[in-house]
Amino acid sequence: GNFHAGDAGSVLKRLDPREQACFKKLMSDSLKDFVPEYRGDVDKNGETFIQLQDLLCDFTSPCVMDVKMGVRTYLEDELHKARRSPTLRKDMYQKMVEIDSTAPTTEEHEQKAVTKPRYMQWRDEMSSSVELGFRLEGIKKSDGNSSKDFKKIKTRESIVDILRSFVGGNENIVAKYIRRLKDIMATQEASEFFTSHEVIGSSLLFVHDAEEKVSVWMIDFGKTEPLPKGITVNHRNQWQEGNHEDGYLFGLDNLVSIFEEVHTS
Ligand code: 4IP
Ligand code: ADP
Ligand code: MN
Repeated sequence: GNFHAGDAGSVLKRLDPREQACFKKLMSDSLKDFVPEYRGDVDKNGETFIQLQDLLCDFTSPCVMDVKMGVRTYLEDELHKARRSPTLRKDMYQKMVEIDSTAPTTEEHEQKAVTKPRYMQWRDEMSSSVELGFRLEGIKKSDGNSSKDFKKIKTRESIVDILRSFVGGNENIVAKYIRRLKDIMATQEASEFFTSHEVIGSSLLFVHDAEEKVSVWMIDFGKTEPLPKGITVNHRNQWQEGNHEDGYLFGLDNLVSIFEEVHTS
């Protein structure tokens, strides 16, 4: 995988130049307190890793949830590349038929392959990404039980149920999550980094434990890119190819409102 143990209190993630550039900028941005601390690079068996603060190390048997933000999970650039030279992905066709054997077109069935943007768009549509601007990727409970079986979770109601179970019905934890999400949102709205980047495929990592220690961080900047010159986004407008909108804050608005529903229902 991409991760290895690092120094005490740190994890190593395989270096991706785009992600490394983001962490370097984030260390002097107002979002610094909402991302893992970047602790430089480490070479190991001929490969380079970035060393990041281990976000779990201050928790006791934490519950962890990864929520992927945004209305799409592929860069505009990936669309352009796929149009210029489409490469066919048999692995993505396989993943597609495992979820819905009727999803591929006749041609795709014959090829037993799909292009990457086709797969990614279909995944975004199948899950809540397109409609709500975020999707549940994975949950690990404190007992070690984990699930990534959320690929078809799409409606508010089903997400409310899953979130309620994630927090074990604890209202204090829900309130702390809402507080933290609002802090993140206010900081993002004013952040130099956030307002100047297309943020694709990035997650919010939710962590709490039985002592009611609660936090949320932004992670995964492998597909976060500086906006082209002259382009600005507000992360809430609808995406149209060329405008680089990612729907991140549209999704965060929805996520806060769904957590508020968990709190009151
Ligand atoms: C995965 O699809 C995720 O979208 C990955 O993003 C993506 O990696 C994979 O593309 C794609 O196959 P499933 O979640 O449906 O399995 P992430 O790692 O952020 O979850 P990229 O490289 O686009 O980030 P490939 O091309 O790596 O297979
Ligand atoms: P990838 O780019 O391989 O998808 P991510 O950055 O999304 O990797 O991380 C994958 C998972 O690893 C997250 O869902 C989270 O559970 C865990 N993780 C990532 N960063 C950290 C961190 N700094 N500390 C602890 N756990 C982390
Ligand atoms: Mn990821």
